[in-house]
Amino acid sequence: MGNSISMKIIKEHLLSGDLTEGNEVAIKIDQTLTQDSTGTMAYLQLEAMDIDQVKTEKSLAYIDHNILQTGFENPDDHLFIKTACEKYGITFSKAGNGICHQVHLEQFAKPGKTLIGSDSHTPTAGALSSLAIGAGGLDVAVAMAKGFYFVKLPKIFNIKLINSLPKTSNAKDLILTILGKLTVKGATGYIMEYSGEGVKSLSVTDRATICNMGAELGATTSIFPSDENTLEYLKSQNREDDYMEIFADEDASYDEYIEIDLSKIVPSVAKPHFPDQFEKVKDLDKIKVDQVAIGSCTNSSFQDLMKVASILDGRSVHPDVSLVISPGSATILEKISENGALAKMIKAGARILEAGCGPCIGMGQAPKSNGVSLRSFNRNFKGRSGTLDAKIYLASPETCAVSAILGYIADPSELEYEFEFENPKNFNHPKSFFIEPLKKEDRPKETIKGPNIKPYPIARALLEKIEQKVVFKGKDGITTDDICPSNAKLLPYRSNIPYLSEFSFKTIIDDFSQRCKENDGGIIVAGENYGQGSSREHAALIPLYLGIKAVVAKSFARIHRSNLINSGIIPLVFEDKNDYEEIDEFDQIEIANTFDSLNSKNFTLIDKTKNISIKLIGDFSKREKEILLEGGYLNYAKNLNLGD
Ligand code: MIC
Ligand code: SF4
Repeated sequence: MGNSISMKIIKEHLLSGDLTEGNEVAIKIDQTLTQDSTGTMAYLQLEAMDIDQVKTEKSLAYIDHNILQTGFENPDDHLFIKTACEKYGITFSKAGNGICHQVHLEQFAKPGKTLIGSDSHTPTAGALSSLAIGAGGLDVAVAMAKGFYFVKLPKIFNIKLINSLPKTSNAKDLILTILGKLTVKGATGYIMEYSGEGVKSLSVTDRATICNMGAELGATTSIFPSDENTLEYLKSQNREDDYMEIFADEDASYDEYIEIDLSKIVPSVAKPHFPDQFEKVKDLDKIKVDQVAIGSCTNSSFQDLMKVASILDGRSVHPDVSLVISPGSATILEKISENGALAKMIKAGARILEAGCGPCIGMGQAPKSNGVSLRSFNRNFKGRSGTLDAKIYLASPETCAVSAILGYIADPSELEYEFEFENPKNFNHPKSFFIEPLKKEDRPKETIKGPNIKPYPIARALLEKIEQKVVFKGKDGITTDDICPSNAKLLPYRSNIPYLSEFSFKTIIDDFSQRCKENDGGIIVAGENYGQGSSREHAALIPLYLGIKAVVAKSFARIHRSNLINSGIIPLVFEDKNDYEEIDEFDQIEIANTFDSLNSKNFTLIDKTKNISIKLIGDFSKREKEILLEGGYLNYAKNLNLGD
């Protein structure tokens, strides 16, 4: 049997572990990225690892999320990250340079390399055949300090593409269709590997849209083969030398397989409040929109924005609609300003934001009460826009632009337009947004920390017996945006866990932190896919700070499960999912003999209020067990060395 692309890269980078599916392996990490809302924690943890300089080929710190500076907090965080970069030999990407994933795709991602990033959309680089994985900040800190990352060997899901997309469809419509079929947890434990002659019809930035939203499927990552489009893209980025041919062997083995006919993909949306709520635009009632937002790491490429400009050209945004456009990178902003596309957008009445995440993470542009916002973004979780009762629909940039003109969610075919533009032969990136590492002898010894930067909570070792109340019982699909809400008011506090903890679960209940304080911590019970969405380890650090000892759920999202373990909070699943119904909020719970149970995988939960016992499973790797027993990954990783 031959190898898939993913297995080829994993084999090249394997440091320890057997290549059997489900087994935990350590892989060498070539590149890392952080962004500013997860970066402060990652660099505080890197400092605690006591190293001189990073061990990777290339590590970057992007400033892209917290670029609205409403107080001293964000600029202070940025200065801390900048000084950490200077201290450890990391490239710093200043605010205004663009969204980490777009800039990384343009300037750094390379076929055949491994990348981990403290952002769940790091797999965007799979469009350039990198094995790119999103992880918690601590995992990224360890990768910077030690050069390795542990991952459960995923299964490989092959998606074979045939034919090509119709003119009015975008790669976004394809990934929304896949999400509709597989759901937000359908690819948990898988790498999505694309193949087939249809791949050739997709540009690298189309592929990036698809890999980006693989995160919404729960996938470990997504990856495309490298081919002539890859080479052409790298040439246009002045990086021809980074090209390497990489494709799956003809007889590669896969664990799952589907074939998709691109010619059948039609303009689609994800309805509120999850990215898998698929519907064809033509099957929607005429839904009036109040706001349209175009951009984010999913759909803010040069190509996407040129399509938007072609649609807006000579037209006006509907009087009841606010259209905001945020370009993915300074390079793209510069190119569309040079070629006149930006002027077309402005003339049509679009509001232009700087290159960054912006409204995608509620950093400005919160919709009106009960408003409808149509976005070319990747997540539409409740409250994420900054307005709790807003309804967010996700769609392609074409659907967004046409709808901004017509005032309701409309199929792009409702307006006539032609795409007449050429990709620049050379994107000639502005270099002034980067600060490259200093020579070793010139590096500062200290970082600078503003008053809002508080120490992160220290993980505790697992208790032999956990006796706590259920302080919160959540339904299926609890997101990290629920556990640690993010919006323009809260993002400035990403380095202040005590402050953030006051807002935990505010999208669902008002008094979570109060409940924890009154009960000296507690246990969380939840349904399927607990912790889906963002990689923010704050969603584990806040519960740690509030004294949460265990989370019992029907299933967990991959990154969040690791973040819980890294923070010393044990994640357990119901053996029989029906038992979820048996437990109520404020029941008194006991989970005894945890040390023995770690080995047998079988845990017993006694609900003392109901006088019943429930079987739980805790399936941990040897490393994860040691982390839980030692009280967190930081202690464990400090003294661990693999490879050279
Ligand atoms: C997101 O899209 O949810 C974020 C904001 O980029 C997060 C990171 C964060 O919470 O800071 C992610 O995707 O990991
Ligand atoms: Fe930024 Fe949104 Fe992408 Fe997250 S999903 S990295 S907030 S643009």
